[in-house]
Amino acid sequence: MSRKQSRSTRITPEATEPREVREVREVWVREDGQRGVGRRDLLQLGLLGTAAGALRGAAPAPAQPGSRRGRSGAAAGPTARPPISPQFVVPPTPVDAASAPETWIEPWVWKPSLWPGQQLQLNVVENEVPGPIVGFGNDSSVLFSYGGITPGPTIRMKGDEILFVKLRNLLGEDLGKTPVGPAPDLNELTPELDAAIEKAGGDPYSVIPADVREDFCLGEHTNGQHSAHVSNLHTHGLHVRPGRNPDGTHSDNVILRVIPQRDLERRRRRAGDPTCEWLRDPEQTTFLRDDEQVGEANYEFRIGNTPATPMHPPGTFWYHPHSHGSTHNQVSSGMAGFLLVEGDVDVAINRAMTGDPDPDLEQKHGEWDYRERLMLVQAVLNTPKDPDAENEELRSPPNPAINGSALPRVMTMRPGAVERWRVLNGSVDGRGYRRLMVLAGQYAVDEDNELVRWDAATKTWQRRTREQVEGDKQQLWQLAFDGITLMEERGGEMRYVIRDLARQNAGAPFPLAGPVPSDCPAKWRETANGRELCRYENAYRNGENVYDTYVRPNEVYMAPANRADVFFQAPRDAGSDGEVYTVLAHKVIVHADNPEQGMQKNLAQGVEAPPQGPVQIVIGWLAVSGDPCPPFDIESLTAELPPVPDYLKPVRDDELRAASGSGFRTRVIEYSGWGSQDYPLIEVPQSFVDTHPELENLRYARHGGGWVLLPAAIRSMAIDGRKFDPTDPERPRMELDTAEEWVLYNSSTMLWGDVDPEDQPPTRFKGHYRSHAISRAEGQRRFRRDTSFQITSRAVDHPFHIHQNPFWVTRIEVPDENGELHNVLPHPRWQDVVWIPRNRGRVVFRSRFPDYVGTFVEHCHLLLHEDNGMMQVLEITPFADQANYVLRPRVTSPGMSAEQISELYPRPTREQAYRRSASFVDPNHATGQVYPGFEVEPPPLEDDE
Ligand SMILES: [Cu+2]
Repeated sequence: MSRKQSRSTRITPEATEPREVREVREVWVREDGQRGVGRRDLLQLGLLGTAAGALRGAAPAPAQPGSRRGRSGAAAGPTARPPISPQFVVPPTPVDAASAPETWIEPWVWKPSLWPGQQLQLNVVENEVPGPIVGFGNDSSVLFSYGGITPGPTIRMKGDEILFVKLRNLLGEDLGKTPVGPAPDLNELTPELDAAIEKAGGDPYSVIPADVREDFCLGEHTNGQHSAHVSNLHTHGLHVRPGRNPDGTHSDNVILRVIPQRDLERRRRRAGDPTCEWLRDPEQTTFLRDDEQVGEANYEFRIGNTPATPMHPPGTFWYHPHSHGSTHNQVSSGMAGFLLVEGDVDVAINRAMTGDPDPDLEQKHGEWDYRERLMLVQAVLNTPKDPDAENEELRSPPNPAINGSALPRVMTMRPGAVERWRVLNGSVDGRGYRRLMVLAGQYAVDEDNELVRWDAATKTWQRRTREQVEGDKQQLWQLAFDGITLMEERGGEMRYVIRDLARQNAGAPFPLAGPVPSDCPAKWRETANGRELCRYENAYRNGENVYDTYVRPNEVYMAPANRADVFFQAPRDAGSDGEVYTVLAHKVIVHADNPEQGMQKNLAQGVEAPPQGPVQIVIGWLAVSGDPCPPFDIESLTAELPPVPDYLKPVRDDELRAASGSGFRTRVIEYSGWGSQDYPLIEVPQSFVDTHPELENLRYARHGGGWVLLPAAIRSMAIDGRKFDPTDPERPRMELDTAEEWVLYNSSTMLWGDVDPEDQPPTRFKGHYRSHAISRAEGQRRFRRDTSFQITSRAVDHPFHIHQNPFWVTRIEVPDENGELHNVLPHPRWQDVVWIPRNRGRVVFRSRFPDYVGTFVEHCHLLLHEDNGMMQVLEITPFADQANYVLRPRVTSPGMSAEQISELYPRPTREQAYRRSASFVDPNHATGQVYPGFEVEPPPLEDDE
């Protein structure tokens, strides 16, 4: 145990692991390229401290005595094939369509209209022994939740109601410690530093001179994961006042920190503590910062009744905590619930389907057994942490969860029955992208994360290929995205529409499923991994392939935090025995560069199977049987839908024109940065070392006769090069009651380099490589010639989310292998979360800023990124002279090419993206920093011709 930490020190669990476990983790993560392994998994695998080298070179985990895979009898070794017959962690039960009972569950419902003036009580608790739908099937869970249940209660309110909430924080004191200001990532130190720490008794901060403070006293909007017990409440997607209401109650106030009572007590007891320095500030007259409140807070969400929105638009929204530093930990451990605003769209649909404008939507009604179902889908791969819990880890759901249930449940439908599903992608980490679809047959996920289907004839589960899955897809109709009803121009005016997703890119080939491309090297064709890599490369070959990869019929592509409202009609041809269908949240392997890197490593090492990728989630099984309902044409509901209110009509060019008439209001926002593992090797210039000796071991460390830059503890993710500060003076400021066109760029970009140990510079340390900002095509060409030239830094698609106002998205542009941009958004639509494609991908949208002045935020909805500072404060100001939009002579139009848009909104070059991702400013006034403090340049790549 080289890094034994006291239980009260907040350091990532990785840092407290024995060295050999860290090595296993690193090897696993890097070589698999996809699937992180938690300490808990290692315990389950029986690897803790015993089998450090066992995973080396293996893509699927090798057999270990006592491990799940060991019991299943799979072969071990670096080139192990997946087992022929599927094995399951929990064997699924075949569903008999004719007799299966309904087992679907949903959270209880709170309607403000039934409790006039009453507060919904949301108590934040930590459970030792959760109840039946709490534990995600994990019988010893420790979870944060609202009142012991996850998801929290479903709120159904009308568009002009007030939602009263009392939030109580019943958690114990914050025991953690957090480095503020400059500090290195403790998992990414040089061997020399590791040795020094071990020699010093294992306390890293006795060697690293970081400013470490105790969480109970932070009182700061510090960037990084900290203060797991501080909470608050965010209404995601609501057009509602940010901050406080005029009477002092809270509205959508994410700057508020509701601290536990015990934190306040500790501040009183330890007022003289040097780590609690701010208490001694003469201007500090209480034990609380201005943004803090103790134990509880009263919220009043008053929607509608504004000039722009007399009635709030109806839709599927949600609520979750948003306290900077603990957002990931709390949301991913199950603190989330649906917040549904019901309005004219729902009345029209309910009346058409049931004859009743306001039926109980948890029951079946009318000729088509019409009902709604809510599906909160969550799979957590970054374990939530709580310094108060054993191992500092919350027992998060190890399995995917659907409405809190670890196992898929059964929904019963009659043939021809029609249902509306409100689906929330509650996965909030980097592997949380999903493709929502319904498949014929009963599908399950085996232990290798492969899809299998029940074959009634042989009574066995059979593997399904990607082609077979495409062929099993059932027709879906989409009503809304991110809560807002889809719309398009018809007969000269905007009309709400219900879209038949069977027509979405119908008949297009699927590059990831088709035949192996003809240029696939013969040697690669020999293994599943090699064939998969060829298909993956082919997906980015040109604009057509990119489009056909991302836009598929009968599915909805969902980033973390996106919602989709879809209709499903059970097929009317189910025989007397009935038929089973599966609602699936299919994994997405094109959301990050991890899969490609994993396949490259497997290929280089002769591993046959491709990496497993993000988990597949079976949402539920549909048992369809009984007397058929009458025929029904779902698209005919379009005629029933009400008119589109002005607030939701697309933003016109003339709304963007500045009052002076001198141009259009525009803005560019740039996301950038890498995870600490993906940080490239950057050699530190001697001049910086000479002038900043105080930063040794904080920013840079001695290694191999040179100096290397240490990846920062808070990762390098940033927006416009800056990390979050609620008072950031450079915040975007929009003028009240205007509109702007925004362009988002994602400068998180892949890097390539030589990973051959022989060829490394003397300063090379651990997994950090001298890395080059080159195109995917150039990198792939070099990899084909020499497999030690690989992706060394992986980028990810960041899901951009803005509070308070939705935006009208006109383009989502994905770069092909040469970096050329291609739009993959078939129809413009309103969203409140949009993924910005990595590698300098681009999004174009327009947004209005009516009704509310004040500050609010936009941020990455990979909540670890947000906690690490990938969040930006924004302001809507009533004063025209304070707005800081950029005037441009022109704005985008539907016919423009990607190149024309780049002329209007210059796109970062690869070199600029490298520099941006390698650096950030943390503008917090107390603990700010400029990282790294010198200009970084991508190293030149030697010409190999
Ligand atoms: Cu992100």
